Amino acid sequence: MKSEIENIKARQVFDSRGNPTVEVDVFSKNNFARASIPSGASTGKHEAVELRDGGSVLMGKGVEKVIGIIENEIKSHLIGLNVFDQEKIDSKMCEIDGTSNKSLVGANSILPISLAVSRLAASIKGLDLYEYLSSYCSFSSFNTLPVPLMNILNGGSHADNLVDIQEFMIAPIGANSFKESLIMGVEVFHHLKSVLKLKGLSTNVGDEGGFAPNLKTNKEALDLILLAIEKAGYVPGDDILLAIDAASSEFYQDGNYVFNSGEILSSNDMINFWKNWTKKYPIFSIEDGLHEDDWKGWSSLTKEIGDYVQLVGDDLYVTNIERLNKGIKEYASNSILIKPNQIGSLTETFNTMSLARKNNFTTVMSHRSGETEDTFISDLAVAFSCSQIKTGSCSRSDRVAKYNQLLRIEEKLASKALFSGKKFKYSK
Ligand code: 2PG
Ligand code: MG
Repeated sequence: MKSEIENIKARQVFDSRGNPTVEVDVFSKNNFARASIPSGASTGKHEAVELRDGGSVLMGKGVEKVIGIIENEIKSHLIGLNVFDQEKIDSKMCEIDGTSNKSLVGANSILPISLAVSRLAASIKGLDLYEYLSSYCSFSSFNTLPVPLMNILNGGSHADNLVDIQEFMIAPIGANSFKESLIMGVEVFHHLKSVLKLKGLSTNVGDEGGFAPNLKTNKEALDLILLAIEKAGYVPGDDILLAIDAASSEFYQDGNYVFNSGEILSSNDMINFWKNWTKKYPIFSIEDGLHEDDWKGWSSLTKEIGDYVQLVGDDLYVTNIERLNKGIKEYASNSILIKPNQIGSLTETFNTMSLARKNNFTTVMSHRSGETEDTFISDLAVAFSCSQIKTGSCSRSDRVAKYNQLLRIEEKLASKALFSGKKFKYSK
């Protein structure tokens, strides 16, 4: 099948934090498709470069330069290419950039085009996006819905509180379907609100739609969530598990992990910290429990608890196949977080997911803390049978839109849909 790119139009739009981001429309003869991209706050230092305008307008965060790059430096090279040739289009854009981290044209100029092209291809073929994307996945059929990791309590750089740990997530694994698991998560979210209110704590939400109360300790967050799970009528550790994203590079200083309480932990202390938490609480998954370059620490942590805890590399791998390769060789973790904007093109994201799966790593699809209404990652998660997706809490449309899209996909798959929740369990 052939259908040529006839035009590309880029514009500056705004994300969920009010920061500028890039939206692109790609046109073929009778069709067009649109994509917009997210942006992180706790960005890993090895991520592909996101170009910003600098200067005083929009606090320097404008993306008008990127719009200019797309219009003047990229577009003419892509006109006439076949929208079904995703790999060729993506490598052409990487070639135009020519750097190892997309610092010349910016990952934020390449990714929105890459995403919009695949969406256009799907619509020309008359396929749902997840169905079309699954043709790039060699290892699975596209009928598995991911377990939602719902970030119901926000801290770190996503909230204005003193909680060091960035994300406290619930994973409703006891459900029989995605729909059921989302309902369970939403119920716990509402019960958590009541629990917080009763204790006189704030029920304002952070960047990802989870509550962001000012707590005295990190542990308090876990206790409040366990209480909310019980109040909702579920059994922690059985129906619902806990998952953490520590985003620990954010509180790493000169070789140590420095907590808001003043406590200073070495890499070894931090490993013991996680060992303790996973013994005491039904935590089945820890993301970025250690700093993005603490490879030695990651390997020790995986050796110690990797048999029974999912250890997810986010800033560690930045969806980059070379860093993942190193992680596989060094047995640095057993899971990878997948964020297309960390690497900057769809083809590279496919390749990283494929390598992860080949090596029995679990793949966790992820949003960014600054999101748009685009639900691309929901389709991508199903197409590549990611066992989990984290896309925030169950408030704020930029978060819920992704969960809602998964509801639609599950409905469409009907009796073919599989839900993998029961595969996960808590053991210590
Ligand atoms: C993370 C993400 C998303 P950010 O650390 O996993 O939750 O946050 O987009 O700010 O990097
Ligand atoms: Mg993270």
